[in-house]
Amino acid sequence: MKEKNGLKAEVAGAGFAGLVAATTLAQQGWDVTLHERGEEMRPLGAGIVLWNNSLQVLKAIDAYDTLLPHTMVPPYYETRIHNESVSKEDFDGLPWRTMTRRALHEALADAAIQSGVKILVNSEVVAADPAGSLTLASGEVRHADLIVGADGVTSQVRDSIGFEQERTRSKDGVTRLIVPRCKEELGGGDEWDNVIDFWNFEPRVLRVLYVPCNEDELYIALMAPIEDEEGSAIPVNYDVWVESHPYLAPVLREAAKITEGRYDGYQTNVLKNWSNGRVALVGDSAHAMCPALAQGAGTAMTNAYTMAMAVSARPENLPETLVAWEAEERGITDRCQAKSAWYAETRNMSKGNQFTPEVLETAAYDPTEKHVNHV
Ligand code: FAD
Ligand code: 5PR
Repeated sequence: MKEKNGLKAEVAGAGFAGLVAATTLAQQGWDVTLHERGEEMRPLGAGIVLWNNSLQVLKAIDAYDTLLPHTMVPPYYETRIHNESVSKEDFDGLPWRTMTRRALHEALADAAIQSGVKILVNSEVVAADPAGSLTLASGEVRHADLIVGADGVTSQVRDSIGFEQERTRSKDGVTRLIVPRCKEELGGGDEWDNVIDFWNFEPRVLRVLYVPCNEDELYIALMAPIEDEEGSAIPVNYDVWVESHPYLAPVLREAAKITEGRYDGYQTNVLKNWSNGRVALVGDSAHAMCPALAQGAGTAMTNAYTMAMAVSARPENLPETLVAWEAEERGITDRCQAKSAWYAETRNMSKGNQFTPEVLETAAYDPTEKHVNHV
């Protein structure tokens, strides 16, 4: 923790991006208030895969050690077509981990509290001003040196200012659920510790991404085209899914019991700029992406961290610092977003062996390297 630097930040949204931005700023000496519109800080369920880029951020902000016991490293990322294995990838030792979103959110919320971030729940942000202010639903206007829009894909901070953006929706979407591991019922065996990406194209496109998160919990993402009403139905239509993936019957039976699930279409948002004056956008508000490379949250946390480190190192002319930060960090996110959209469009992840060094560029990135002198 650095000494107070006399600077003030207001952060909108306590998702992964907002928690990382707020925690990093507070640790660098800022006076930080984090606004969450929900009644409490609680993530929507389901699991997540994190790679080196975000794992390094977690280490840098002291959230890694609390999270570690709630995560696992599956032996392989296996891909199957019609239950035939087409590849088993281990990324040559590149760090990656699976976990529930709940575990990640709790570790980040702990780090924010430990770092002295003031967290206000039931605090909805309705607008922001590039001159350095945030307006709450209550009518209160709060001024600060830095305003962070980490309020997700429907960002009010972004839309109240009118950032220029292009939005593309994909033809597929997923229902993401946490169910019991069911390892024994599935047949036991080490293969059930792998991430397994089960792609079926006949008689219809129904894919199950199987992601063990720890000893007890399994994350499954059930992908179906938006136009497939049965495949995208909530609760999960057991008969339709088990017909396609009979070897996953125990897991699908558990999935069908969950009534509060959600089916989300994929979308890609590309903004012309990530900042305007004293307002910086991080996470889905700036670059919502298709999930194919599992980097939505990873890039959100990475960019939240690099933004917070950049403004801490060069706070004097903050709007210019934000422009320089974007110029430096943006390319890698743009390329990841474009590749994720391409994989969603072509469904080419099904071919296996897709995690080439080029595709893993974002995953391998260490955003903390250039900042070691400041920490
Ligand atoms: P968000 O996670 O959307 O967080 C935004 C936060 O801001 C929320 O807490 C919200 O309540 C709050 N907020 C919104 N508007 C306001 C406002 N006006 N005022 C105050 N607060 C506000 N990726 C994976 O890799 N694996 C997954 O399993 C996975 N599951 C997902 C499930 C769902 C339902 C969704 C929507 C996305 C999922 N993603 C997943 C994608 C990934 O989680 C996102 O890319 C990542 O969460 C983006 O983080 P964020 O902090 O930018 O936005
Ligand atoms: N990877 C992950 C994921 O959750 C999804 C995809 C890939 C971790 C689906 O949400 O390609 O759709 C994908």
